[in-house]
Amino acid sequence: MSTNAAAVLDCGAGCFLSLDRPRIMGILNVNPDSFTDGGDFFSTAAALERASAMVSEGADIIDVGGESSRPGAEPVSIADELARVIPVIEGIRRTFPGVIISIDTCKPEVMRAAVAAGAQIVNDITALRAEGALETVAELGCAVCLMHMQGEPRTMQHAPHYDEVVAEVLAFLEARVDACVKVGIPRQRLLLDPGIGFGKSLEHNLTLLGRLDALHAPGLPLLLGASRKSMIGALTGRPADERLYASIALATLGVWQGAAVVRVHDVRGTVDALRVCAAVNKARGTSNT
Ligand code: YH5
Repeated sequence: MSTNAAAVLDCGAGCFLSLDRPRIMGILNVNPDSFTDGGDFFSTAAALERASAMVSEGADIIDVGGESSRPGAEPVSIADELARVIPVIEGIRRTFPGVIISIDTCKPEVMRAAVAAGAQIVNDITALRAEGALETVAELGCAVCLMHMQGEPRTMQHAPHYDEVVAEVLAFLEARVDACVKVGIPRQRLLLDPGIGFGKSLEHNLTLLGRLDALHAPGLPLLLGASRKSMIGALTGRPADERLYASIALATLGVWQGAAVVRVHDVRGTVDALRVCAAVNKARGTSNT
């Protein structure tokens, strides 16, 4: 576990997330596939119950997402996305004042409303490439996760191609960091993410997961999201709801290579894995024998 990442993430409004230990981002999908029809009372209550469980299990960040970014997914309107995510963010903020909330969106209007409702991190799988997104985050003063994706969700898995996947992902992320700095988003507010499964073959994902050290070059904290993803299905032959153990293995391998935040569905098991991982790493760093 290398430690060249920034020690804190500036989330704006005087909120700082210390990255002296690996942090867990729990995934909270609020879309019709997850909790009946998004936006009604039942789905909001069910989402809040799920958030509550993740917080009690040790999640540091709750990642609220109302647009499905799975391969092949159809786009969601601004109104539908707002109706799904805003009541959930308000509810989490009210119930758990100390938890960090991220909003998984690429739409500036949703970023704005989510931060007003209490979110502190924008988690954008398009790395603020939508019209007005860079300026919106600069103005909001929140943190942002910049993720690499080749292509767009609907078609990204058709024929992903790279000459040098690690170098190309790194170059993309560095360019997005430059774009952020240029509009006034300081580096202390940035997280970088290689985007496992986003326009990548199994081999591309494996190459990136084995070379996370290379992605430390910009000197910014890394976020890794591999939980339950198709690459695990390809490697284990298991359906999405049976990918817990392999997901924990990948979170551990990520943290061992210096990832600052892991984005996961299963918080409890990941907390335990990262606890032992951090203890061994600490012993390694302090041993004088
Ligand atoms: C990510 O990596 N991923 S949404 C397909 C699956 C399972 C899970 C069953 N948002 C990331 O979680 N944000 C998503 O197959 C993300 N990094 C960041 N920063 C996709 C997802 C998933 C897709």
